[in-house]
Amino acid sequence: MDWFVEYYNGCGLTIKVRRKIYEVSGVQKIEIYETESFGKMLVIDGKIQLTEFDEAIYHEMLVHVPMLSHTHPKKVAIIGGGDGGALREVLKHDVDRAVLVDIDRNVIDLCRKYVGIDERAFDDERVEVVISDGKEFLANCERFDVVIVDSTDPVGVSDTLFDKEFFEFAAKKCDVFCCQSQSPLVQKEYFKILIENSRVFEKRRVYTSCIPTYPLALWSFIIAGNFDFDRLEERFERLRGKTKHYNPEVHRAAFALPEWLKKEVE
Ligand code: SPD
Repeated sequence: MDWFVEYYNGCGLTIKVRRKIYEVSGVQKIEIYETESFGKMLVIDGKIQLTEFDEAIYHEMLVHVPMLSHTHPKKVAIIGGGDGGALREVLKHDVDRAVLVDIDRNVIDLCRKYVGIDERAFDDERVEVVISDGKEFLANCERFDVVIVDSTDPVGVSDTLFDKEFFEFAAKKCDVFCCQSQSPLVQKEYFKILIENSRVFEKRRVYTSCIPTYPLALWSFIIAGNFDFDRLEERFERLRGKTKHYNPEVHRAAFALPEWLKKEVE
């Protein structure tokens, strides 16, 4: 038995692991573990990306908030998200097409083989997988109803998904945009970059959720573009019974920000 530790800004999260299932170093260093209490765990470049224990909270909040804030999302792009968790959630909606764009084929292949949270989403005929840098893809793609960014931290290959040009492309290529925006508590520098660069959208809002295995648990997201929360209950009917965490009350509550965070956002 061993311990995996993710360190950040003078603290760390320690998780007991039973065994390392797989490790490879390619575009990114990918590690997959079987943990003592949190099920399987995906680690990329030393940072926990998901555990089976709490991934549904993250993926449902990342996906259903933008999807239910759009009148009728039919064409969706996911940038990153090679583990397939966000894709699994997108396919719960009545979409015609879901394009998943990840720069690292290993993430997709290894997660399908050893983690399985996609629940066979990659076999769905509505899905297209593109292996590419997300910014390059957005620069040249057709327009989508919803674009969702499920990235790793902005060090290494995800860097380009946080810059201003990326947000400028995104603003032209979708009605509703949503990205994960890191920990506003212990990753303030990353959070500020995203807050600043997302200003290219006329309308944007921050929401939060508690993801226990991410740094200090409080996690943030940015939704931007032409979104509304007017008919959440009605739109939720198509999802009812299919979520573990998300519902319209949780959706609205996620936008209640404490004073310190409101100041950071303004
Ligand atoms: N530091 C962790 C950041 C994780 C955000 N992305 C997770 C990807 C899971 N699909």
